[in-house]
Amino acid sequence: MKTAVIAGLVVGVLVAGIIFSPLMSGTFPSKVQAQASTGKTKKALLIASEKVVQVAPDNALHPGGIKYNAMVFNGSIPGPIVAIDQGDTLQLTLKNEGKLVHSLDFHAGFGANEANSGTVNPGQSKTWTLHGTYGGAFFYHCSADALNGIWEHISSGMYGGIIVHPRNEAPAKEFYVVFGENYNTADQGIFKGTNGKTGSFDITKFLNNQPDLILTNGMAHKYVPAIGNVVKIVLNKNAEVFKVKPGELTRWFIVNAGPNQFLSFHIIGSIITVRDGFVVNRFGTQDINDETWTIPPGSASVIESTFAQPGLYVGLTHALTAALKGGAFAILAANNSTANDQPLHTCVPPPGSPTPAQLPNGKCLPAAGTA
Ligand SMILES: [Cu+2]
Repeated sequence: MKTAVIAGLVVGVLVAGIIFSPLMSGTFPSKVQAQASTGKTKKALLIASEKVVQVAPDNALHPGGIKYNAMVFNGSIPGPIVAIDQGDTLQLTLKNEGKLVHSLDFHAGFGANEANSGTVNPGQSKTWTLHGTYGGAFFYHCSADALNGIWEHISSGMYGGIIVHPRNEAPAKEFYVVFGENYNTADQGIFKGTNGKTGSFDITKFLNNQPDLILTNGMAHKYVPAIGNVVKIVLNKNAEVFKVKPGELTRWFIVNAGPNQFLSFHIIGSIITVRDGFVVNRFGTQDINDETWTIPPGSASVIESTFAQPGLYVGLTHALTAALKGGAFAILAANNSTANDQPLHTCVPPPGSPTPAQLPNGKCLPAAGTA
């Protein structure tokens, strides 16, 4: 039943809505300081560099697979999830091991000095602090050289998500999924591929709002083995899928890196409840038992869902051009699913975790008395 479902993969539109934090600095600092001392101080290290990343598997849509000259945090697209508890203080260090100027803007920080690292030159590093005042999921990204080139650095993979676990969060199995666009000079289009070439950022495609691929956690079709029942198309023979237990509460931190297109998030076979949407009201529920939710570029949403029956489900952008370009992931509901069987690098450090990051092996420490 769910096989037919997958046929509807498709498009999206995610645009560049970079929330430039100085614009937001007027009303928040007093609250930040008032609540900052209640939690723990945690440290996270992000290392900026450039590297070639495979952004599409070898399949009929992209013969030979697609490689890209990416810009990355900690060696991957996206950068690692960073998770703290509300009230915690986060000490961030950005180390630039690349050849280009890089920087960071954390949307969970309020105040120019809380949100932004400022320019970090090759070979240098910078440490600064933000306070987890408001619960929710937030975007982070490179701002290049004081916004000069930000479009290329985000399009090239320098982004991720930060979670501030709210104090009243219910226990759930949690996942980290980041959608992002890829504009590739070498990609000749669907069914054509790159003839073995590795592409770079294509500013013409970017300006025309024509991404070649929509990545989920750094690769198109990363978590979609195949579509089609009568006529089957193998999309990724190495695909991992997300696993859940029927009936258990799951929580999805869905990040839309954009930089240009809106995300029309839907789970085929389930309904969703959205736990945030506005910075100052992230404890609340913005949307209950809905079918599809818009996530703007440069933003993240906390989506909760349960999967009523065993079987196959699909999380995707219901803008079908974007889904066809890779913006979808398969979810298998099965009774033998466990608490720690998330695909690598998709678990979320739980509330009370001593570290805000995943372990080097892509797994997370178990919840410390999470309730
Ligand atoms: Cu950068």
